[in-house]
Amino acid sequence: MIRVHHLETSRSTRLIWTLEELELTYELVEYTRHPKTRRAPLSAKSLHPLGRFPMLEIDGQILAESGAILTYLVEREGKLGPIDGSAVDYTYWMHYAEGSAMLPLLVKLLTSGVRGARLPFFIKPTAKTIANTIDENFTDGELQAHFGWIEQALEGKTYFAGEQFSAADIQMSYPIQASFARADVFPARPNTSAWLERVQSRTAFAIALQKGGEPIMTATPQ
Ligand SMILES: N[C@@H](CCC(=O)N[C@@H](CS)C(=O)NCC(=O)O)C(=O)O
Repeated sequence: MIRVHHLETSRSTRLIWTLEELELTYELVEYTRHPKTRRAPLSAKSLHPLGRFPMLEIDGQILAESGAILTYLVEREGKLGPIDGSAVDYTYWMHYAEGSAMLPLLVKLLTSGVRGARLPFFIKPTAKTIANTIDENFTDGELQAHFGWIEQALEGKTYFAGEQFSAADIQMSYPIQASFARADVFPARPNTSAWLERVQSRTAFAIALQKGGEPIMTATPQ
């Protein structure tokens, strides 16, 4: 039995997408975010000590961490993995998505949250200066570097691991979707836009959206 523990507007839409691509039957258990903090419910910690989503419940065991979950499913089903000669790219992008690309996006979410936070009026200018300084000295440059690199890597390529759609595309979708939600930071990215359109036109993605909702939260936490 496969059960997906799914948090609204989160990475777990990516797991629903994968299961739809693999044509597997599963049960969806939905969780909502706290309306103010946007954090996951504490009850999720009864499933796994970190209470982070997605979580895959399979044969009585809980597996967390998207990259681990997708790798497990790809190996179990023998589908969506690398084809001949693409293992290097496939492995790189499977790990790069969460290992590197997500960090500057998360920092940007936090600094934007600080700028928009309801704070005592005398603290607000200082908080804003700190958030701006972090973005100027780190976040904005890192965002340009990472998403510029992704744009360059997609030049002349159909998918991240070559000519065949793979789990690496699903894994990379979340940071890329999140980067487009903050599009003001970037110049035009034609290769990335074309890739996103290509993968989002898949039937399994449409079903995942229908079942799990939009993966990206646009409003910043208050
Ligand atoms: N690297 C982890 C990240 C897991 C994670 O942070 N998930 C977010 C959802 S996008 C979450 O559960 N957030 C709940 C919270 O922060 O309370 C993965 O890829 O699974």
